[in-house]
Amino acid sequence: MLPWLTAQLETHPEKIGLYTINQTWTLAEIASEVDEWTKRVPVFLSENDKRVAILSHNSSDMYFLILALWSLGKEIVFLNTHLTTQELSYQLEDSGVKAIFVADDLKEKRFNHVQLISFSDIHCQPLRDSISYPTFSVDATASIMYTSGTTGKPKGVIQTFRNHLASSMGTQKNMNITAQDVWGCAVPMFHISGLSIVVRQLVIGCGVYLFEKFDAPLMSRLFKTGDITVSSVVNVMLKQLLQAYPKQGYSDKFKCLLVGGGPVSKEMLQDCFSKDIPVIQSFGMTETCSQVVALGYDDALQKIGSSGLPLDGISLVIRKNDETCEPMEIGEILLSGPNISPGYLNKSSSWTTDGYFKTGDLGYLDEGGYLYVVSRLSELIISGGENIYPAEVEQCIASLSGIKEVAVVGEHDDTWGEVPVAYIVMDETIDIEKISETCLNFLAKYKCPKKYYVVDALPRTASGKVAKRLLVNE
Ligand code: S0N
Ligand code: AMP
Ligand code: MG
Ligand code: MG
Repeated sequence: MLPWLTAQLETHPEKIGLYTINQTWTLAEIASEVDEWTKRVPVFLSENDKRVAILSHNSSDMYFLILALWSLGKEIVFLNTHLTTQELSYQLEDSGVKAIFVADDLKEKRFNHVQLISFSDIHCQPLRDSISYPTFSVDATASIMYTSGTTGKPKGVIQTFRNHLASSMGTQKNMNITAQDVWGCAVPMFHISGLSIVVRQLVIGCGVYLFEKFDAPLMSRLFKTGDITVSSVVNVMLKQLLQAYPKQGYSDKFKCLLVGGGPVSKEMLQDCFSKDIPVIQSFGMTETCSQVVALGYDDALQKIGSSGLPLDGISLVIRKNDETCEPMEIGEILLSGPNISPGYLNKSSSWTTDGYFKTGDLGYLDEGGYLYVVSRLSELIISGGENIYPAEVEQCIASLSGIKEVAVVGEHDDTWGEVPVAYIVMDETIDIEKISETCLNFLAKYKCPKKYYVVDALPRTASGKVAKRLLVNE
């Protein structure tokens, strides 16, 4: 079995490790479930299936399956449930996966040349007598998560067990997490925001309170009772939690909210301070295996707007034209350290020759070394914590006949922070209905433009590039 799980089992077998709204599992019960899953799963896999995929919402089944697959030495490709069949097919093909485990409500999906195994198929399978576990290597790939690139084609980010371990240890130190903490997990386990919570449990020993679906009033109640002491949220979730803030406040046991996945407005942070909610604002990416820069409680008020200091073991530099920037000078954020992914699947390295990962984000460090993220080099749009690369949406729309030009940009949205909108130059052979229908067919719903503006021409810079800045309505 996964040695990290065995170590937790030996330390505190009777401690509750996993909570859902209806059920709890002690470490001994978790280990017994995982043992059963490892005896049911192999029948579906061949020796060659070193890499398999999971397509599921958060559930205890998904949690046990992750631990079982890791125990069996498998690399897991985590698929985003919002994606369309076409988007998922690309990721399955790129990762060479031949077997995919799917939650029962998604089992109607069909992919060419890929075996679909539903969670109920696994439950129905008789237990094998015994199973021999492969030797665990901390440098093995644990997970692969796709993140879109500027060209529009998503890239598989390789995350090793060592990346996960380093990330957990940095978090433990920065946030002072102990085995007594219970981490609320309503962010999806198919994102690193959620999966990192499972790893923190394995490394630090804290409990995980798993939500199948984010529910702000329920989560607030559990903060009030002290059943959850820490949780990870993106800005849209924080906004809902602030609205659901209970009159009596949170329990004394409540430690903090880790906010990540994108910028958070100063107003929202001020609202947290006025309600006495401890928040840790952080900067992190799929490639950095969750937060790598974070602002501690003590600095929160003086450094409002900053993402904080690099976590233990992380080196951060700001560079412009290959030169290191002075304090307060804006450049690209570069990172190195044991949390950082070794690379993308099937891609030659995009890291610098001196070992730094180029984030594509612009920022500066103040005199004290605190990071301020300013903007992005790419045109990435973040809607409710989900990333949208305009190129992907533009390519989808431009593929239709009758489209002359298209530009997709982010527009402020009260609910999601930002949403994509499209500016289109088109002839009379096509209409918006057809464009919208095509987007919905091929792209995840959160990527589909919320508004379409038909224009005579797109604004251009002197060099002829589309001047997207002129299209953005703040
Ligand atoms: C905000 C969430 C929970 C909303 O989902 P919800 O309420 O469950 O909606 P659904 O029932 O699924 O759908 C209802 C309708 O809403 C649309 N929709 C859903 N999500 C979005 C969205 N994001 N944008 C736009 N529309 C959305 C659906 O399409 C549906 O539409 P209709 O009704 O018309 O059919 C959900 O979006 C969510 O879970 N968001 C968070 C995702 C996330 O975790 N992102 C972070 C990714 N980044 C990282 O993991 C790196 C940073 C990191 O590690 C981190 C991040 C945060 C906190 C901590 C860390 C850390 O460092 O540990
Ligand atoms: P992902 O790989 O999906 O987690 O997205 C990572 C991207 O989210 C980063 O490259 C940033 O553009 C953005 N991001 C994450 N944290 C912050 C933050 N604190 N402030 C601004 N942008 C952020
Ligand atoms: Mg990314
Ligand atoms: Mg959802």
